[in-house]
Amino acid sequence: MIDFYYWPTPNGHKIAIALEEFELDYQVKSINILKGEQHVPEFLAISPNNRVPAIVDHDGPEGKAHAVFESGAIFLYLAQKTGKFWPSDPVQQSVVTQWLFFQNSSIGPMFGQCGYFNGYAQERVEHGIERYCGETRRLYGVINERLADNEYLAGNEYSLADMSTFPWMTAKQQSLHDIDVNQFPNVQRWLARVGKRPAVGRGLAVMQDDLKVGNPTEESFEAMFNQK
Ligand SMILES: N[C@@H](CCC(=O)N[C@@H](CS)C(=O)NCC(=O)O)C(=O)O
Repeated sequence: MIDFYYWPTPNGHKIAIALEEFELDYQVKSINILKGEQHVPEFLAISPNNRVPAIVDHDGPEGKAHAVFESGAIFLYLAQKTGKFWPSDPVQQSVVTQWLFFQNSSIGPMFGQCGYFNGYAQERVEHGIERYCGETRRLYGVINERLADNEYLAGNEYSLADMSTFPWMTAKQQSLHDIDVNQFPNVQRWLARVGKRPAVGRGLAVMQDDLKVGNPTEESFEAMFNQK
């Protein structure tokens, strides 16, 4: 059994989708980041950077419990544990990890900051919006180019990279990031293809009703954006 420390945000959704795709048994442990639950010592012992998602695999290596934080590390752990979505060919493995790391190092941070300046910042900061939402549009362009000749990010097979990237590009995220997806037809086709997967639908539905988009309260703003 896997304990899945989660809140329904794009980073959380990635691992909800992965657990569904891998068909692993898991139980959701809600970490309400709007109420500051990511800062409690019990959770920090599992995820020292106070971020969801994280997992504890009670059937880890040598039968011992094993905790993993950082979504990219969770993807690799689950793929290596199950052998699913983990190509045996080293070249293909390398292509999957490149696009997975691209999500973690570019898409997540840039889209996240664009969302902050567009949707949450308490004052309008033009330079922040230009910088991060400009980067977001540029990254849409990179993905659109990649998908011109490839059905999926790592080639013609659905992979960890698609599971990781999809939740950042849903209609809700496009609107937060001010993206007109009609300008990125290859992305549109890919979104439709990935969105049809039953496991993706199930992953996005986990605790869907708790998803809060919009202006956080004073309390949640302190918990998430004013950390010292
Ligand atoms: N690099 C991390 C990012 C995780 C992350 O930023 N999680 C957000 C939710 S989408 C979070 O837990 N925020 C809580 C906070 O900022 O205190 C990953 O990929 O797992």
